[in-house]
Amino acid sequence: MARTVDPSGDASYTAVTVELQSATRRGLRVRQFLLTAVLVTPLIFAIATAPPFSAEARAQGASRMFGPNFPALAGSDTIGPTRSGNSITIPSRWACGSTVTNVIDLSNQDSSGRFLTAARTNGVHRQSVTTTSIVNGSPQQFSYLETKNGATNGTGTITLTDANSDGVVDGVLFTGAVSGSLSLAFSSDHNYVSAPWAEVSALGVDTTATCAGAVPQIWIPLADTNGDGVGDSIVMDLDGNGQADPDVLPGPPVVVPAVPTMGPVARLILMALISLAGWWFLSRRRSGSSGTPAVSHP
Ligand SMILES: [Ca+2]
Ligand SMILES: [Ca+2]
Repeated sequence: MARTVDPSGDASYTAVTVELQSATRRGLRVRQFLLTAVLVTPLIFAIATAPPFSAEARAQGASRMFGPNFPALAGSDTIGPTRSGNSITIPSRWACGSTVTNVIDLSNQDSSGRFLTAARTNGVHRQSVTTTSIVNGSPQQFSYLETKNGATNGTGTITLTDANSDGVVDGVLFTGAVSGSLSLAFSSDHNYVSAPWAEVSALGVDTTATCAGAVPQIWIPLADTNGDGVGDSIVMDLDGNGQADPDVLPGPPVVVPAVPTMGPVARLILMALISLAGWWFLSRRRSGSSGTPAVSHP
């Protein structure tokens, strides 16, 4: 502790001086404590909210991938597509007409082995959708084609749109034989995405007069690909092995990140920095109270 010697030997002067030093140290300790609290609070918050460090963000996103393990929801029914080779089967009680097939064939692999075309045959009609534009590893635009007895019956494009330019898809635009747009609808927990059923009907999709009655709104599960704990993208695991199918393009994000995206490594570095800062302030406090003067008196 700092000692101030009063040359006159006045005891009251010395007492006032010591009191002033004591008050100054108290003020400094309070400031250090507050600074430490401010720095440690986010650390505690980060620890409390961080995912397990042993898991990478992508591993976290392995959950809720669309397929037999995480099927779509349709009222009280579930629709879990399965895959065998290049054929996807979509078991649905609404695919019950004599000419309606629930098998979609994948074809037209790109140089990375990813299938670009999905097609199905319905009686004399052949319908196909082909990815024509890939942005950030996810499809952004498609062409569609329907033939009838081999002749073109309808064609056009489908574009995933980002109206507010935040990097997150918020709608689907159809041009050509089918013209119109869809917005996106989400379950309250953002674990499922759909489109408003009225908009689907307005596009010409018959959701009422199927052989199995009206089709309820269909909700597709969203995987959490950025590790923020919120579903954000449709990712296919059609063979149900717990891994994203590498030959099927993952969907683009359709949900704004809940927090600024930060990988596990960046999160660890941030927490280490905060911890070091907190430790530094605490050690400053300890050294200040163990005899090293934090301030000097004239
Ligand atoms: Ca957007
Ligand atoms: Ca997410």
